[in-house]
Amino acid sequence: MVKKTHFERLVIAAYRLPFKLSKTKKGYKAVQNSGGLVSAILALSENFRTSNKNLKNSKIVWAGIANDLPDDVTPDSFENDNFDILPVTIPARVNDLYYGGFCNDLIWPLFHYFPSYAVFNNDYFKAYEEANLKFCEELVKTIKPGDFIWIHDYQLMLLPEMIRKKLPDATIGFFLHIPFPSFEIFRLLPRHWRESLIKGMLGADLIGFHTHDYTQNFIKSVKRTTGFECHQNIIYTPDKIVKADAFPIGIDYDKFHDAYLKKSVIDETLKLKSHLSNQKLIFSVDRLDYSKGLLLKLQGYETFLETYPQWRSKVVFNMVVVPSRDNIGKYKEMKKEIESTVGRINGQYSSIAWRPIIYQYKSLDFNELIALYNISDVGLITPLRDGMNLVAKEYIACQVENEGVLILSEMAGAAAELNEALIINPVDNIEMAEAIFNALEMKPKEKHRRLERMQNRISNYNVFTWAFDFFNQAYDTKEQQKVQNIKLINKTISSQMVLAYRKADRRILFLDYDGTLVPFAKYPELAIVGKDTLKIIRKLSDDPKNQVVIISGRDKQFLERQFVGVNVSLVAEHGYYIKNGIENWKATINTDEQWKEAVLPIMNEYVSRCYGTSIEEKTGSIVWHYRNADLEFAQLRLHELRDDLAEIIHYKTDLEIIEGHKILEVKSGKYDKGQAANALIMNQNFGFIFAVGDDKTDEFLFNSLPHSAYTIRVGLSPSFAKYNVKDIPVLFKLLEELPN
Ligand code: GDG
Repeated sequence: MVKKTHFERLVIAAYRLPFKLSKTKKGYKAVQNSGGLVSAILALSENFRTSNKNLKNSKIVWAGIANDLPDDVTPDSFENDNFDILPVTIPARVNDLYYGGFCNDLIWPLFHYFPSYAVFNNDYFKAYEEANLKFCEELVKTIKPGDFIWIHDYQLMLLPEMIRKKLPDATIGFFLHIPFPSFEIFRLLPRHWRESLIKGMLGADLIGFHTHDYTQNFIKSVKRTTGFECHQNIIYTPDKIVKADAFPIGIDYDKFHDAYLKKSVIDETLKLKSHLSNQKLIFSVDRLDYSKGLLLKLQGYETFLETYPQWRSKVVFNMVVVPSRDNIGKYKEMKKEIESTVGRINGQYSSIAWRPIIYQYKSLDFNELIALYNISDVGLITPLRDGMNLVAKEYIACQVENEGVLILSEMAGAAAELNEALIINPVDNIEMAEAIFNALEMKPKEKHRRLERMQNRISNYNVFTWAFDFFNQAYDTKEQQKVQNIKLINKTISSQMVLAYRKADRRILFLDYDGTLVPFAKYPELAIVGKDTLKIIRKLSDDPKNQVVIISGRDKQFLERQFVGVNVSLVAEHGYYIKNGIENWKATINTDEQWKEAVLPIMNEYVSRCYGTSIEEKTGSIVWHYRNADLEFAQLRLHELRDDLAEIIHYKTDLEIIEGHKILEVKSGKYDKGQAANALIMNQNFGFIFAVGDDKTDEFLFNSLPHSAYTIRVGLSPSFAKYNVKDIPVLFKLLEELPN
C-alpha cells in the first residue's frame, strides 16, 4: 500500500505530545503517553525504520502542547529515537479556556451528542483561535517543502486553513478521531464558530473520519454552512478541491495478536487465572467519561444477574475505569455514582465466596491489559458514543488461546467494521443482559466463526494500512488538484488570451449573468449588476471591434433594465430571445404556452410542499427556485418533482428539464445558450471568441462553440470549458486586462 508515499518528514500536529517528561537524577526523561493516536504513530515510526524502503530515512516531527515546563527543561530533554518533538507553549490561562473550555466543555460533549453538557462562552472560542495560531506559528517555522503535514483531532480544527494561508502548496491532511455529528447538532454552534471550523478543516487537502456516516455528516455541514458544491465526497472550495473520506483507524494487529507469547504476558495471565477459580470473566476498560455509558453498563449487568440467576456466582465482571478529569465536578459526581452503583450491586448479590463486580479505578500496564483481553470470556464495550473505540479492536486481536465474545455498542464507530460482534444499544438494559447471556452460552464453533471474520478484517486494515491509505489518498487528491490547476487560468494562459484578443479584428464575448457577472443573492431581483462591473463591460463594448453578448436565463425585461445605455447584445431565457445590438428582440422558436397548464399546477404543489421555494414564470419556461429552502429537504423534493414532471414530458416531447444553481426549469422547445450563440456568430468572421459562465446551462455554450474559442467556467466544477477561474474577482481581473 506504499505506492505514492515518499515524504522525507511526516509532521504530526496533535494537542498532546507522545511523551511526558519525568524527572530523573540526570535531568528529565521522555516517558511515552498512552492513547490511540500515540500507539498508532509509534507503530508507524517503527514500520518506517524496519520495513519500508521508501520511508527508511523519514523522520517524524511531532508538535504538541508542552505547557508548564520546569525551567531546567531543554529541547534535549525530549530527545528520543522515534520523533523530533516540537513543543508548543501557550499561557496557562489560555490553555484552560482553549482545552478545558472550547475543546472539552463544548466540542467534546456536542460531538458526542450531549448538547445539554455543552458550554458556550465567547472567551473559549478566542482562546481556541489563539492556541491554533500558536501551533501554526511554530509549525511554519519548521515545515519544509515535501513534508506531509498531518493534523489530528478536534483541538486543531482551525489549523489546516491557518497553515494553508502561509504555505499555499503544502500537503495537509486532517483526521478527526471523534464523531462528526449530524448537522442538527453541529448547527447549535454560533454561526461564526461553525463557519470557522468548517473552513478551518477545509484548509486541508484530505479530511479523514472513522466512518462513512461521520463523513456524510461533515459534507452536509459543509453544504449547509458554506454552500460549496460537493459531488460525492469531493468538495469544490473556491481555491481547490478537498476530499473527505472514511479511514477507520486500525491497530498494530500483530503486536496485540502475538502478545500472548510474551513471557511477561504469560506471567500476568497465570497470576490472574489463579484468582478466578472456575468463573467466567467479563471485562471492560474505559476512560472515566459520560460518553462511555458506564452507569448504563452496570445497569445492564445488574439486569443480567436479575434475569439469569443460574449465572450468579459463575461469572465475574472486571470493570476497569481509567482515571480522567476527576478534579472536575461532573466527572467527580459520575465517579461517585459509579462507585455507589458497584457497591449496591455487590451488596445485593455477593456471597462469601463471590463478588459479582471487581471494580478498579486505575490504568493498567500493557501486560496486564493484554492478559485481561486474553483470558476474559466476554468483552463488554458499550459507549453511548465513540469515534471508533480501539479497545474493541484490541480485544478481538487478542482472542487467540481462549476465544471470547465481543459485545459492542452500535454507537461506537468500531461497530461499522465489527458487525459479527453482538451489537447492542447501550441504553437498552434488557438487550444488554440478553447479549451477556448469549455470549456466555455461545458455542465455541460460533465464537470462532465470528472472530475469524473480524480478525481477518482488522488484520488487513491495520494501523499501517490506515495511515498509508490516508497518505495515498492525500497524494491522489493533490494529483486531482493539479489536473484542475492545469485548467485554472495562470499568467501564461492569460497572456496568450490577451495576445489573441489584441490580434483579432473582430471579437465576440459571451458573458453569463448570475454567478458570473453578479454573485447570487437571496432573491433573484436583488442580484443587480454593480457599477464597477458595468465599467468593465462598457470598456469592452465601446470598442467597435467587439460584440459583447450578455447571455442569461433571465427574462428580457430584467436584462434590459440592467444594461440600459450599454452597447451590448442580449440573450434572454437561455436563448429563447435574442436582441442583437440595437435590433428588436426576436424569438428563436415559436411555441404556444399551453404546455404550462400541465406544468404549473405540479410546480405550485412543490412550492407548498417545500417551504422557501418559489416559481418564476418566463415566456418559454417555468422555474422552481429552491435557494432559500432547506437544501437537503429541497433535494428530496427535487427528485420527486423530476419524477412527477417526467410523466408529462413523456408525452409532450418538446419539453425539457434543465437544472442550474438551486433551480429546476422546464422549458418548451429545443433551444439553448449554445444554439443562440451560434446564431450570433454564424457567417461572421470573429477572430476571437470568448465565453464565460458558471452553470450547467453554460455547458451548452462551451460545448457548441468552435474549438478555437476561449471558454471559461467560474468555479472549480468539472466542465466542457477549456479553463476555470476560481471566482468572480479573478474573472474581472482578466476582463480588465484584455483591452489594456
Ligand atoms: C479517541 C477517540 C478513537 C486504555 N486504557 C488503558 C490503555 N488504554 C489504551 C487502549 C487503547 C487506547 O488506550 C484507548 O482507545 P480509544 O479508542 O478510546 O482512544 P482515545 O485516544 O482515548 O480516543 C476514540 C481514538 O481516538 C482513535 O482514533 O477510537 O473513539 O475518542 O489503545 O489500549 N492502555 C494501557 N492501560 C490502560 O489502562 N496500557
